[in-house]
Amino acid sequence: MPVDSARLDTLTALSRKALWLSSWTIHHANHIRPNADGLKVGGHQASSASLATIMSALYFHVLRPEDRVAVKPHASPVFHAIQYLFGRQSREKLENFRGFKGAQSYPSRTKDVDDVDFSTGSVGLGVAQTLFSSLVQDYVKAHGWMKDRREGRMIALVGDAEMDEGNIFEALAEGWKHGLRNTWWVVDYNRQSLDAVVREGLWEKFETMFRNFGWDVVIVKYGRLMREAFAEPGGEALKRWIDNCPNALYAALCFQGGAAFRKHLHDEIGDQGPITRLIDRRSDDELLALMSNLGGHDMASMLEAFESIDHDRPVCYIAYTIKGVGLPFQGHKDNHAGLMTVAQMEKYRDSQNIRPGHEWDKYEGLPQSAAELDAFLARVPFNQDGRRLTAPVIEVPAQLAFKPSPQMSTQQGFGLVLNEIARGDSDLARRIVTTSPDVTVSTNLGPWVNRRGLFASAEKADLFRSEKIPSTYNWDASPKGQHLELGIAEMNLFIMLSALGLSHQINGERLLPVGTLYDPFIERGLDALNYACYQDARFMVAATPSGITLAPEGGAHQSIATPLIGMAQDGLASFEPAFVDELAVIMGWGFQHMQREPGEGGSVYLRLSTRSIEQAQRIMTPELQQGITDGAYWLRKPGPNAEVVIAYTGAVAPEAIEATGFVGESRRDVGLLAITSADRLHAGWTAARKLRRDRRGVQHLSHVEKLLAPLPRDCGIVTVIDGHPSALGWLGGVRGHRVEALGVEQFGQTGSIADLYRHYGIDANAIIDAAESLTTGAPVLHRKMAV
Ligand SMILES: Cc1ncc(C[n+]2csc(CCOP(=O)(O)OP(=O)(O)O)c2C)c(N)n1
Ligand SMILES: [Mg+2]
Repeated sequence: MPVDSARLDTLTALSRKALWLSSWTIHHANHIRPNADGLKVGGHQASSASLATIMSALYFHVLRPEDRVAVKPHASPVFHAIQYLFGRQSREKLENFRGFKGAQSYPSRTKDVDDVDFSTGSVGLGVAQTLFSSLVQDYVKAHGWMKDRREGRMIALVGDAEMDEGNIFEALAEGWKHGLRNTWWVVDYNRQSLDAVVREGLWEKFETMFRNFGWDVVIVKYGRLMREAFAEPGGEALKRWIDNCPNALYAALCFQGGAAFRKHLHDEIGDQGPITRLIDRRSDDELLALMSNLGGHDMASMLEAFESIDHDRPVCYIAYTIKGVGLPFQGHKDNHAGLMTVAQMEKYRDSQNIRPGHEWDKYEGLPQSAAELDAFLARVPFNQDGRRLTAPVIEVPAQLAFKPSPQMSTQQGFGLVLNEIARGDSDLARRIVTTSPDVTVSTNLGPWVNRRGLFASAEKADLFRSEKIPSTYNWDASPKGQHLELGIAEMNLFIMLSALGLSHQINGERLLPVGTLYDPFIERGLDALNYACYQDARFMVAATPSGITLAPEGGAHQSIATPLIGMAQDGLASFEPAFVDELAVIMGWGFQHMQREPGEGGSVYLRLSTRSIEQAQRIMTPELQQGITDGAYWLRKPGPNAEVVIAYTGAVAPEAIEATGFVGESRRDVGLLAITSADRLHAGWTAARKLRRDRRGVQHLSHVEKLLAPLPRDCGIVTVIDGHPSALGWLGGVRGHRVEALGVEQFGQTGSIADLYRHYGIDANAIIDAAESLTTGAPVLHRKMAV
């Protein structure tokens, strides 16, 4: 739809207003309501200015309600300003920008009240999130769940230096493999990063790269003023000069102003008649306006660029901009955290015809009437209700089944539970979607994929199958498949899980994503995992093998820190079961937890093992089930005079059980505590203490406090985990018991499990030694002495 000049004027006026409001928000936080610590609030005025026109073009005109946007973190102030104009952000929150419960420094889905589609902050992640979100939309559509909803475009506003983040390139390759559509990345090509001016000619590299991956590339370099000047006599010489001007010099001249541009142009071009006249016809201010009229600051050029796209292939826009455009520090290489002085701000306010005291008035100083602007904003397609969708809860059976064997590993059990779900035709089976970065087979997702198939937008038979070559796995792909196979990049796994795990809000269709990877590589994708949790995406991640228990697999793959990551990661409930019946309970609980309301539910991390151990033969009672999901239960209840108890997590269960037997022969009332989730146990303890502090008189005890309450004061606790010992060492703090915390603090040796457990001190003998050190009495008979 061509834009008439009145509409163009209104859009331009609104973009000026958005820039003003973003600047005023930051100024207010620094000069009018300075923070109590006396620290400058910063606020990225320059970054915001860079995108003010582009974002106004998008939000006030181009976007449709079904579109979703990841806004470059440092454009948060201008984003909030646009939302304020829409009536979706309050003045109070803007006045409290970056303050407690105020508008957030970086747009946040969970912490901001305005219409944030994707949180951003850690650069690069929001960009990739749009790509995966588009693949998820394709998945939802292929499964017949789009109903009459229109496909949205997934749009990222990208800083040019943000493009340095490797995860963007990883995502780009993955998108290509999956036939990416409906994705726009708009690069704010201001040629400045935080520290410096970026390298020359980067745009050419971007252009080639994006085209290589099948993207359309639209370069928006010149604004309308420039294009008109290029048509004047001498215009071509001007264009040549602009094209050849190094980034740093262009930025410096933008900072210095019209007179500096004039001097440089004269010095470099000399007296050449038409070009000299073209320059001299303009005042300094007009010359600066011309030279800073890059495409990204010109409403008409941006609208034209956006509206020129008539296909659903991915598009990369490279929009030339000036960091801090229109503000006194425009183009200055140090402007990333630049703030305006009070005098500069007054001057800027006067230039916008804003009266003192009317800085927050939405339409102050604009040529259009308030009624006109109200009507305009009310009709903006994007500014409609119902952009954040919801989806009903998928029923999860009270008990997830699996085919038992006397000896099993938790990794095997994970495959068995999913296989059992896959055999049926429940809603749960239909809504689970699995994904893995090239470790589908080795993490035991194979049986699930065999039954539910690989996802692809077009049917593709597994060649080995069609050629009748025997293979354990059926890799037929179709639009009905339920497994998304990814390349090895773990960042992609977590961003994919993040996108899948927001489907209920983005697509109004709930998915229950399950991802798998090797436990140590959680650290490879950790920022993306953190990002996914911060957005409140809901997923289950099974990490296996783990710890040093993966033994002969290789020392390099051993993980030590992941139990602590599991405990410390907000929004992630972490479990490390020892037995498969526990795992089945946890997975059932997990699928429910993933669907609970914001603030109540979250994602789930299962730290699993390839170690096959003898399974507990028992009836799963509701009480046991509760203990497992709360984080612990007594595998052997301690007697009233317990001298020592052993508390273990995960794959070291056989060592703990064995040691308990030996210790029990010469120490009284020994107990064995099975800890399925140090995370839930600790969180419950913290919550109970807080409740008691907040509401004096409340007697609420947490699960771990109740478990440890019967232990005599001088009873010792030996904790053991194949991971960092501090994951369980805190148990002593609960009721003041002495603790010997066993675990792993170094890694890297290969060997058998027995070799490594002995070497790192988590075998039965080490447990027995620790128990002895906490007690008095005759030496305990050791296993090594017994054999
Ligand atoms: C992962 C990560 N590393 C570092 C930062 C700190 N940081 C914030 S902005 C920035 C540079 C941004 O430059 P660019 O993307 O070009 O944005 P501009 O401000 O120029 O628009 C850096 C390094 C961050 N936010 N995230
Ligand atoms: Mg930049």
